[in-house]
Amino acid sequence: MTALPKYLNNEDLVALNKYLRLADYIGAAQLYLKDNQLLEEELKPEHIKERILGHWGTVPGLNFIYACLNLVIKHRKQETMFIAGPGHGYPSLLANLYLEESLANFYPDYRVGKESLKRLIREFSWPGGFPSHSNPETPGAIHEGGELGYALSTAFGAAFDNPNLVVACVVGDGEAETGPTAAAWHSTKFLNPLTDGAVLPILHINKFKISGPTIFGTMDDEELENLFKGYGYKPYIVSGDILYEPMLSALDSAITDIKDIQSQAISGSYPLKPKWPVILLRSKKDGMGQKN
Ligand SMILES: Cc1ncc(C[n+]2csc(CCOP(=O)(O)OP(=O)(O)O)c2C)c(N)n1
Repeated sequence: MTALPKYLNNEDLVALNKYLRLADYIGAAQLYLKDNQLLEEELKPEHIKERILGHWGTVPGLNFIYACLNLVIKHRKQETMFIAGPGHGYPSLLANLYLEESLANFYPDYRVGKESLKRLIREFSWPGGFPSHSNPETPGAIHEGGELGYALSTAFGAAFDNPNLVVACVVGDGEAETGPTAAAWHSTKFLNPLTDGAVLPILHINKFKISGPTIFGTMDDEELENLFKGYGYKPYIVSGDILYEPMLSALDSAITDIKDIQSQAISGSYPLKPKWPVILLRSKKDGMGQKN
């Protein structure tokens, strides 16, 4: 089993697991429930929204990445921006922004509490509530959901001339099939480790784009490694039934790699072609193998 970063322990994993169960619940509830949002009574058909306008499949993966990343950057005190290519996974982003109260900083009505949680769930993708996709009214968003393909180039745009920033960018394996994303992998070639920040791409290989298979989902580890090495990256493949330790460890190593490249540049030994890390995360589309 992969070792946890030394600043984390089993209690952190238990807390992470609880947090994910809650975030996943809030994500699913936004999609499906217009009433009885906290399951205070027996669930009945009239509690279910007539029409789902949103995507469940990407939600557990986004929650998982968001929560793991938060743990690592908090301990490492790393200034970080999170960009989600799957902006159609907005129930996940809203769940996390709600739970950490970033949402309440801008929308005081959404301070964590029973009534605000019911409202968040009921009004998702509903007139007057938050829309179905990530959008400009989302706290901290510089990238909208909707048209797939531009998350990675937006992430590099944020990192250029911003030397202290790491931009963690989730790219769906479906999104990765778009022309704009295929080209954007190469942006590291213009990244200066002395004057720019860094982008940490996290390719989320859940094997499907809506219901269709993805190209990256058909590739084995060796093919993925060779492809991303060819692009100039140092790939970390995260896979298995329980992904907590491998993901936390990959995120920690990736931040270390970024810091190493940048300190080499500061000390004058500028690597001609630094190998920036990329995380290739294999997951199941409907869940992340949480422990009970
Ligand atoms: C350019 C573009 N084409 C098609 C769509 C429709 N669409 C919305 S989500 C989605 C699947 C995305 O799959 P992936 O990037 O793998 O993300 P996942 O939901 O699987 O995490 C598609 C095709 C879109 N939003 N943008």
